[in-house]
Amino acid sequence: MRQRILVPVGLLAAALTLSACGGAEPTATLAPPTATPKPDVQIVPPEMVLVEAGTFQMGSTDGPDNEQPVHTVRITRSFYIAEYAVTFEEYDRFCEDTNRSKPDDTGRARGQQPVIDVTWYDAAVYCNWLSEKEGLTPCYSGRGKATECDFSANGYRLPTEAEWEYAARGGQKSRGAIYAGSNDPDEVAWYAANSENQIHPVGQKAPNELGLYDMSGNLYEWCWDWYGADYYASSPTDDPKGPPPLPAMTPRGPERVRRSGSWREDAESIRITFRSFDYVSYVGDNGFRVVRTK
Ligand SMILES: [Ca+2]
Repeated sequence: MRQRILVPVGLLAAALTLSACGGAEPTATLAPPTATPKPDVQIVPPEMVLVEAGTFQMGSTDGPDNEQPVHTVRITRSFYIAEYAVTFEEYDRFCEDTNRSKPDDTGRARGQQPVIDVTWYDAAVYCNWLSEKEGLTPCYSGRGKATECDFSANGYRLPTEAEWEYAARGGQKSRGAIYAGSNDPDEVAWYAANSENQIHPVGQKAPNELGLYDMSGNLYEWCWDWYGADYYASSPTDDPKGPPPLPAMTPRGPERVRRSGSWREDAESIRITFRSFDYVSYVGDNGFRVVRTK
């Protein structure tokens, strides 16, 4: 299965040329040529913001049991997180560069729409590809359930569930809102009550305290962690990374965490603290945003 193979894509990428894009990308959005041009597709580095290390109270007493107990989490290393979820424009470039088939947009649109219908493995491979494109050290190795993440590497990766919630809360700039940036979901989120049953281009609602868009609603976002409904009861304080893979709750499990809720969900499910999961090869309302350890 292509989704399960995590291999360096640099050699494959180098075999492709810019013309593999079909010339559809405006040159103004492409990275400038390097001193030693490579014959491969150029990328536009994602816009990212710094999330300063710090401590917060993770979870909520106002939600389902899996959000409890509220517990202290310390993020010991500052990290960068993308302002926007990965878009179709970005993901299609990856597909063109690596000869992967592009995910179906089911007639919506591509461009600045957030990419969805990608598996957890797709997201991990994308992160490694983007790292290699920028000359960074890829974080992911191994394959399948044995996929490992080197959190000390300087490359792109998925956020941990704790990093995601900390960033959604606004990090050290948090004003303590229910949704990412506001107590009014309509200000910051596309969800069932206002989406007209459609996903929307990234960045159209107000950002949160850190300048992050769509952290509540629009699309679910894959996180690194295996899902554990009771994990908060045993979570370490420092940099929790989730439990080991647990017995599957679905025939296709085990499951990884996804966060944020989507355009289909009610206000309850787009709260910052709301937890959700899917089996790793699931394609659906799940996209992702990238982070990098500082
Ligand atoms: Ca989202």
